[in-house]
Order: sequence, then C-alpha cells, then structure tokens
Amino acid sequence: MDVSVLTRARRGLGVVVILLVFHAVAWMAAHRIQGGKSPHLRQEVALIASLEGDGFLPGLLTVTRGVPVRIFATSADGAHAVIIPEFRAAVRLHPGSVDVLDFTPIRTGSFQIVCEYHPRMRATLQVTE
Ligand SMILES: [Cu+2]
Repeated sequence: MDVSVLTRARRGLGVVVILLVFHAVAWMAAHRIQGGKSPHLRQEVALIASLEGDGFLPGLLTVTRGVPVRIFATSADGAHAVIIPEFRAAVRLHPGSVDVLDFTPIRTGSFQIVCEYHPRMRATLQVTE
C-alpha cells in the first residue's frame, strides 16, 4: 500500500480525535454551567387557548428548572396571547396556526400563565427541581 495514503489516513484520524475531544470538553463545560443538566435537552409542551373553561388547556404545565422549554400554542377561537410574566415570555396566537414560545425557567415554584386580551384566562406553570 502507498505510504502517503496511510500517512493521510493517520492524519485524518488525528483530526477526528482532536475534534471529538474539543466537543466533549465544550459539552462538559456547558453541562456544568447549566447545573448538571444537559444543554441539549428541551422540554416541549402543547397549549390550547380558548374562551371556554379556564382559558387554557391543559390548566397545569409542569417543567424542570434550568431546562429550556418550548410551548407549541394554538388558539381554538380567535385572538389570544400567552404570557408568563415571571419569565418575561410572551407570544401572540394567530388563529389557525401554531405559535412557539421559548424560555428557560430559572426559578422553581408555581407561576401564572395569562392571556393579554382576556384577564379571566389562567393556567399554571409549575417549575420543579
Ligand atoms: Cu385570550
């Protein structure tokens, strides 16, 4: 076999190993920054806004502190807006579409989810450790 092919293969393998080590170190640093939770995790939940009932279905969302949350929200009956004041998160809902609300809950506890347009619409965000 040609020696230069082996040399190039070894060099390529070396580059791959170096990249893997860099990736592992970066992942461990991010993991430590986020309190031991994987930076690649994301919690995804669905929420329907409606004038019926208490205004949101489900009425209780339970998520874990420190892990990014993505809420897929839709309206069953017109204009609504999902607001979580505690985490300064808000999104307006457009009838007929699914809108996305991203935030990271940084505190544990029980927090309100409200609608900008209909004060009686309420749900609860429970953030656990
Ligand atoms: Cu509303």
